[in-house]
Amino acid sequence: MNVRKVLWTLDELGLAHEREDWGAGFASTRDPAFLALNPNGLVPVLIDAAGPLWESNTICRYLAGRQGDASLLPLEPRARAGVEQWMDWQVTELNSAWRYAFQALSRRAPGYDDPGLTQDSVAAWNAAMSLLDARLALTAAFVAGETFTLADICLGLATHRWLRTPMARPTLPAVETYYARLRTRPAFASHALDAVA
Ligand SMILES: N[C@@H](CCC(=O)N[C@@H](CS)C(=O)NCC(=O)O)C(=O)O
Repeated sequence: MNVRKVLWTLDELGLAHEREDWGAGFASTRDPAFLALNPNGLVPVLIDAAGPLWESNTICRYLAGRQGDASLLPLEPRARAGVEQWMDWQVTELNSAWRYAFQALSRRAPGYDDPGLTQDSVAAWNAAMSLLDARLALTAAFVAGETFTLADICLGLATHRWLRTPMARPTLPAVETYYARLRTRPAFASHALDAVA
């Protein structure tokens, strides 16, 4: 999901790039050559003339800023904060909620086999998505308001994961309409719809 955020942002900005795959299924991110780029041993990493940059949301903000694209990330401080608020919410509150349930139910990762913890994580995930639903019911368009921004790249991919994970979900009409709206964007189709979650 974090790599896809960056690919989707590059696509929205019309930026050509070369992609090198590291991590699950490819060369290990614990390789010293990779750790020299990101000491956390995590993808994505962006490399441009200024050197390597890690943390997916930071990379997306940087790319929009570097291109001077004020539609994906407004320049006016309050409008910008409205986009960043939801991006930060995604990496902090929403990610913390789904982490255990996603590993247990979608990845079937070893060590994630506690039914109580799985149930708690599903409940927290559904509660967070209900909060997003209330926000989308208010804007009747995108997360930060009337127009598509970086916040929708982060939350569009998060919504895709929520819908694809095998678990009980409440019906959230505004989230469903939002997901259908995002699906009409070609860059979303290229970078999200083929992903399992
Ligand atoms: N906070 C980081 C998290 C990055 C992250 O968790 N990346 C995962 C893939 S989505 C990873 O590199 N896992 C180790 C691996 O694939 O080897 C970000 O948003 O960039």
